[in-house]
Amino acid sequence: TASETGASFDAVVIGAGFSGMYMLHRLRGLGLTARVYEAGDGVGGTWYWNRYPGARCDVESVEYCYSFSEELRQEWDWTERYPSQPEILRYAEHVADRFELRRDLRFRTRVTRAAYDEAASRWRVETDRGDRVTARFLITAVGCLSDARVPGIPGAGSFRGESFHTGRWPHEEVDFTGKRVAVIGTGSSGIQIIPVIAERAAQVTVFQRTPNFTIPAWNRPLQPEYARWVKENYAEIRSTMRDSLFGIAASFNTGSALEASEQERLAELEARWAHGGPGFLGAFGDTAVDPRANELVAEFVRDKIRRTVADPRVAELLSPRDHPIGTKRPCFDTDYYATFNRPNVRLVDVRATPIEEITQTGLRTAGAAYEVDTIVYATGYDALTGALLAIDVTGAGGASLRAKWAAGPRTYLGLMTAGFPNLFTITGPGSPSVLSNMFVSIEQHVDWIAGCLRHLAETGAAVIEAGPGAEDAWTRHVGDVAAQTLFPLADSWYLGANVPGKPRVFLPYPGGVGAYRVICDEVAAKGYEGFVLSP
Ligand code: NA7
Repeated sequence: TASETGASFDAVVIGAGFSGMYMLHRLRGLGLTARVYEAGDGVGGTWYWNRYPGARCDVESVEYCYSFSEELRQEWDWTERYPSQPEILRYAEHVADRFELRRDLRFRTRVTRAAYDEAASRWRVETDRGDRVTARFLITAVGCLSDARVPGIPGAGSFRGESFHTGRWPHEEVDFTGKRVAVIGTGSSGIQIIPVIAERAAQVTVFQRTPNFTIPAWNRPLQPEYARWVKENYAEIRSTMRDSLFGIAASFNTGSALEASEQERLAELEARWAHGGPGFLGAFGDTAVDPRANELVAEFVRDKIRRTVADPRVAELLSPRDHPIGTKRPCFDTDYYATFNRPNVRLVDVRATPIEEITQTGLRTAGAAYEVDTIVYATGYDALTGALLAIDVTGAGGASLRAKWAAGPRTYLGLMTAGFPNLFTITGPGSPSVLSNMFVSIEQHVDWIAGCLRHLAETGAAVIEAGPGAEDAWTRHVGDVAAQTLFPLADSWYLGANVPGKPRVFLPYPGGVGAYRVICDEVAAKGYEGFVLSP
C-alpha cells in the first residue's frame, strides 16, 4: 500500500498484537476512525515474532484469550493445556478476520516519530514508510517484551555461522539436525528452546549467567470435558481471574510457609509441583515478602533439581542462589532439568568464565573455546520501556519522552504520562502488565481507555492529560509496593537490570490486577480524578 500523507484519524494505534487489535475493535464501537500501524507483516505482536521452537505461553490456553466476545469464546477451541506459539498466532489471525480488523491495519510499517501539536490538539505521526498522518488520540500497543536485546559481545559480527535471537526468529524453519549449537541465556525463552534443540542437534552448549527457577508446565492435550466446563462457566472463571493477583484462575493461598508444619508444607508444594504451572508460586502467601518463607520454597525446587540432574556439579550450577524464587520472572518448562542428563548437552557458567569474544567459528570464554555452527541468543528484551522509547515521542512544548523518562518511567496508573496529552499506553510501565496474564491486563486497559474516550465525548472535553501530582503519587506508590516485596533483591528485567545503563526502577505495578482494577475504576467514577480534562 502507498504511504498516506495528510490523512487524519480520531486515533492512531501503534501495534497489532492483542492490545492493538482489541483497541481497534473498541474504537470502532465508539464510532471513531483509527489507523493501526504494525512493524510485522501480520497480526499477533509478541507471538508473531517469537517463532522459536518450543515457544509456548505459560498461562493456560483457556485463560490466555479474550473474554469480550461471547461468540468468540464459544467458537474457538484450544488443543493443549498451554497454547503453542503457532496456535496463538492462528487465534490472533482468526480474531483479525472475525472482527474484520485488517482494513484498518497497515503492516510492515513502523512508527518512528510522534509529536503533539498543541495548537491543533493533535498528534502528528510519522512512519518508516513515509506516512504523515494526524490523530486526536495516540494509543501505544507496542508490547512489554518486544524490543529484543542482543548483547554487544566483542566479535559477534565476525561469526560465520547462523545466529538468531529468539524474539526475532525467522519464518523459515531453522534446521538444527547434526549442528553444534550455542544457546546464550536461560530465561523463559532459553528454558523453552534448549530441550527442543537438544533433541535434534549434535551438541548444545548452554551459556548460563544466572540460573533460574523453573517449574514443570506438564503440558498435555486439553481435556474436552474441561474445555466444555470452562466454556459453560466462563463468566464466573473470568471474574475470578479479574479479581486475582496475577489474572489467572489458579488459587493463591494466603497461609504462611513458616507456620505450616514441614509435612503440611511439603504436601502443599508437592501437590502444586505435580499440578505444574504458575500456581506453584501460590502455595503460601508469605513467599513474596518474607525471605525465610521464600527460602523454604526455593530449597524445595533446588531439591527437585538435585533429584533430576545426574551430575551433582551440574545440578548445583543450575540451582539459583542469587535471588529469591519469584523475584525474577518464574519459568515453566518441559524437561528442562532432565535435558542436562543428555550426553550432547553441556553447561557453561559464564559468571565464572565470562564470554570474552565471539570468533568466526564460535565462542571463547576465559577458560576455553567452543566451536559452534549456530548461536541462539535467548538474551531477552529491553522490557516495558524499550519499544516505547524507540519511538521519538514529543509532547507539549516539544518535550521528549526519552528525556522525561531518563531516570525511569513516570506514569499515572501506567496509562498516561504528564505533558503528553491524549497519549495512552496500553500495559505501560506502572501497570501490572508483565506481572499478569496479559489478556486480563490488556482488556482492562482497553476497556478503561474506551470508557475514558466515551466520557470525553459526552462531556465535550477534547484533551485529557495526567496531572503531575497524581503522576508523582502513582510513581511513588509503585516503588513503595515493590519495596514491600522481595522483588528489589533480584537483578531482574522488572528493574531494568538486564540493560546496561537503564535506571534501576521497578517497572510493573506489583499490587495485583484485582486491586489495580479497583483503583482505575474509582478514578474513572470520580470523574477521572488526577487527570486534567480541557475543552
Ligand atoms: P530473559 O528472561 O530476560 O532472559 C534472558 C537471559 O539471557 C537471562 O538468562 C540472562 O542472564 C541472559 N543474558 C542476557 N545477556 C547476557 C549476556 N551478555 N551473557 C550471558 N547471558 C546473558 O528473556 P526471555 O526471552 O527468556 O524471557 C522474556 C519473557 O518472555 C519471559 O519472562 C516471559 O514473560 C516471556 P541474567 O539473568 O541477566 O544474568
